Amino acid sequence: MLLSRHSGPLRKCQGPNCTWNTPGRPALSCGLEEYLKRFYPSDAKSRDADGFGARLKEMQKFFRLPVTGMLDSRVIVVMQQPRCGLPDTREDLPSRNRPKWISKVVTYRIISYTRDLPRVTVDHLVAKALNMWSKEIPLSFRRVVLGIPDIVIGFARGGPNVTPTRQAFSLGWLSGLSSGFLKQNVPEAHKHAHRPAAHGDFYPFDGPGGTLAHAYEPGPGLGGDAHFDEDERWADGRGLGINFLAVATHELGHSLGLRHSSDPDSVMYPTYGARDSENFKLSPGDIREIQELYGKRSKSRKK
Ligand SMILES: [Ca+2]
Ligand SMILES: [Zn+2]
Ligand SMILES: [Zn+2]
Repeated sequence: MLLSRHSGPLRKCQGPNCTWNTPGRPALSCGLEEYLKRFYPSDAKSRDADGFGARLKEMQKFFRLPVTGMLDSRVIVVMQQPRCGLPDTREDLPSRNRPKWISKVVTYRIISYTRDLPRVTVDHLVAKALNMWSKEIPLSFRRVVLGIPDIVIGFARGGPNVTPTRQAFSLGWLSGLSSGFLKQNVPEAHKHAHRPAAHGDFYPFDGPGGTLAHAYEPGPGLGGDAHFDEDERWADGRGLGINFLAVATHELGHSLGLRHSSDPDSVMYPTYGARDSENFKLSPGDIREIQELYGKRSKSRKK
């Protein structure tokens, strides 16, 4: 993404195929086009949702803004918020057809850390985030330090320079920084014509601000993995910086099979904001969603 969470000039898109990067056209329109393509990709079902206006309407609907199809200040405010790297569009599959873990015990391994927090803090916050979910459902998590787990968790940088997403895709960076994320083979759907980018998948990070993290729905290979952008300033909820617990709880919600929610109280809301304070908890909607997938944990075992 093109925008930093720090106030500053909007960066101009340098993408080689960017049609908005013409003299007289504000750089913001370009940033918005990239944003819409990335977070509101059109699916086969809605072919007419290819246009800029249609995608913008989809975004406005998702964020409960007036659905005008026109760029306005409310759209810009949303676009400038740091957020999750996953799209906001959702396939309306019934919960029984959505990917989820079948095993009652799901393993995880933390393979790389941020320099912003002590390792024990990261370990503790990841366990706390997982427990937010597991205390509601009949599933538990077990940490492993060796071997291939179900869920790989780690921090990584997008690359040595911050450039717009599309350029990063087309150059296919192989910065050699951290390619340890690939657990097994890359799923067929992710191969396309691109080569893996900086941190071992096809979704490079973008420097400070913009995308904070992303995660994969349950499945083999990259499935369930959660990656955090090491170019953010991560915090334990006190002081400046992005609250790692809030972002980890969100991403691990994806690792369990949840999608983004339009409800600003939901931990699955895609942008990072004031709600993500030290004492946040799952919303009633979050608990309903996760229990729709996995069922309820019996009262006696709930801690
Ligand atoms: Ca970022
Ligand atoms: Zn997300
Ligand atoms: Zn990644």
